[in-house]
Amino acid sequence: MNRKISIILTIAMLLTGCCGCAKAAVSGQSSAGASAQEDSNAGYITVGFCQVGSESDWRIACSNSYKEEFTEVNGYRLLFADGEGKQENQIKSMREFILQDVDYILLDPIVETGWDAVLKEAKSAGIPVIICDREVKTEEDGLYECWIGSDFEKEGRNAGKWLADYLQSKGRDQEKINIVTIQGTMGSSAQLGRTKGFGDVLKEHANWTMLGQESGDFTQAKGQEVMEDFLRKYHDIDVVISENDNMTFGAVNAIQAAGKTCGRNGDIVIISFDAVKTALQSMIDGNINADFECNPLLAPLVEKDIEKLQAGESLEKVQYIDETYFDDTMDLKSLITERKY
Ligand code: GZL
Repeated sequence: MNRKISIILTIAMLLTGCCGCAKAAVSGQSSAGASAQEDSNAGYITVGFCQVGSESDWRIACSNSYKEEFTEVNGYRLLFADGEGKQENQIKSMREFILQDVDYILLDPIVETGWDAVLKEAKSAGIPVIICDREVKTEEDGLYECWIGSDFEKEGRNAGKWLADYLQSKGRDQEKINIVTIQGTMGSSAQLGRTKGFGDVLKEHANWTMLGQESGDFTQAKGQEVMEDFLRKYHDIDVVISENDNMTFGAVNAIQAAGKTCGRNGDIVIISFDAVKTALQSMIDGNINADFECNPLLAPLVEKDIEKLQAGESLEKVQYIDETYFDDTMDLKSLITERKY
């Protein structure tokens, strides 16, 4: 008789969710409760996604990846919250998802800090959180299941190494090289990592000088403003490091409007990040010298992790997505046609 009772108690504990994943498993099958639970009762896994905003081509491709992956056909109900570039909007959306008792919360954090309180609220509610793309820095461990994204410092280092090789190939490795950087949203992982990664390589080259670094907030308009400011301040810029393609588009416009040239046969070398389709076309047109890919198609990897959590499996805490780079010595025409973003 005791054995029967203990088995019933164990099943009851599992079904009531002694951990986030157990709760998610239960809410995936059936449970009474608030509105999002109705979806779960209908057999859907409800996913609340807190997106950064719509600041860049990369971001649009990233959002589309989630909308294409988390569909009803695939067994999901996606609640999509656009943060419109503000952390307070993302925190508000997370709290709404907690109230709606979704099965999972996905967070692409605009900046790295300021998330401890709301992550603790999600943990107390038994809702697993997956951090995607940009990273969070928390005081306490165990506030989220895992992080999936790019190695931003590696992207920055690879850009620095590419520049060193490029200058060597042009016989300019001993020349005084003046560099400016158009940075992304300050405090975002992409900005912090790319700035640090390139900065580490800069230190290895005594003949390289960083004239200035300013944030263009990952948008084309602000990227153009920053480049116009650099062109007013400095008259001998050799290289522009632009931490995403949309700011690069703005920078190219500013350089050409100032009567200067850039890219393949230009006065100013342009190194960009993201490698979206429109930037690769601009590279073919001769405006951009090199572009370091940041893969926005994260949703399929996130979905695989949710399947694992549903099955009660544990996850790798840090998961990097594969990515490469492109430069204007490559044949990009055929690549562009098949490129998803
Ligand atoms: C990088 C991502 C950055 C992109 C920008 O993972 O967070 O945000 O590089 C986007 O284009 O705005």
